Amino acid sequence: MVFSYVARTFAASQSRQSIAGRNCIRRIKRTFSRTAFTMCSEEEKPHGHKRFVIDADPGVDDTHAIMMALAHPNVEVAGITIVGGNCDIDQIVLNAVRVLKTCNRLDIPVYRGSAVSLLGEIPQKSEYHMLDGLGDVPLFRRRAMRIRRMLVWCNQSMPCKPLLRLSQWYRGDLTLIALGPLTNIAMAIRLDAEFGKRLKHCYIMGGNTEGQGNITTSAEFNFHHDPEAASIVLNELQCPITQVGWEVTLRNMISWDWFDEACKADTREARFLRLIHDKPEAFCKKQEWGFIPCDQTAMAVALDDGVATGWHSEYATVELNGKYTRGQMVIDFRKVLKREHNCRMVTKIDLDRLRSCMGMAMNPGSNKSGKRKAM
Ligand SMILES: [Ca+2]
Repeated sequence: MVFSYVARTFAASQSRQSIAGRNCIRRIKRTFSRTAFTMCSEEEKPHGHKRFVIDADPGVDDTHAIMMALAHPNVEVAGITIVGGNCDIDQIVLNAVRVLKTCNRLDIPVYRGSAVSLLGEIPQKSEYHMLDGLGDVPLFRRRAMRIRRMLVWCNQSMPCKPLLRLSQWYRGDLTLIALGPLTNIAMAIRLDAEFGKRLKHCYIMGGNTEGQGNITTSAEFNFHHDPEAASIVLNELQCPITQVGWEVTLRNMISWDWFDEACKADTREARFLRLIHDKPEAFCKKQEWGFIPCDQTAMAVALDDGVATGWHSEYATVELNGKYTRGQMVIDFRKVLKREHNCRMVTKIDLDRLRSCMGMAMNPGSNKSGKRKAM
């Protein structure tokens, strides 16, 4: 099964773009051998092993969150699906490949997902992430060409197909981490209503629980970009959902001094994170904002069960029509709607554990020596 997937990817890439055949075969062998390792070692999984698929719109905070997962010793990232959000889709697909290249993890497949929301809305660019979504750090020309050539590896089939396929391969053992608008996930549910039943858990960064917005007065960016998708996911995913909303990340702002210190580690990952945060840091300091770890908090909650120290479980949905409140999360605290609770909303965070998870991204070698030996 794995080989046929690799072969299909190879055939598709060959038809889309010419690339030196020898390099292609070398890359296939590497991809196949690593994937085969993963498939063969099912029974030897270490205690606490977690398998993630990350749906994201990288974004500097998505980037940091992805690097946290890659650095964690007990986490295997089965794939990254990309959704339009912080930037246009082609740019953020390139960003994802750039992150994997930095971490030397090009064995992880990147899938191009939906460019626009379910209603066809184009994402608004974020000032924080800058024009290219990664702090406008220019790529050296040769590296840019190499990364663009690697994009042939990014599957361009129907946006939600990779999510469905991964959920079938890893039935019951796949955790979905949603760090962008929920378009790809809603499409997967519409195509296959059983999709969520095959997932172990879904962690979402998005929405708000106290009515504070960051893109409008009342809505958080990911939910506001595609409220219909957010509504479908909350109401129909049929797996345990943990939500990390805008307000809890605001309450757990981190100082830029901590981030600057963590980035002094002598690793390629730390230098990359430092570079892509130069402009966002200047932008935040101008507004007198601290470091707001949005996607990082959701990822940390998924990585370490001890990060979330407070939560409440209620029925939650999304406002689709309000003049001022479209995209705002609606929570039935008083059980007026008499619906089963569908969402665990995180309200408190252990800041030390959050910082510890975030710091892993800058020091990946110190956390995963066991895994590297195994591979
Ligand atoms: Ca994001």
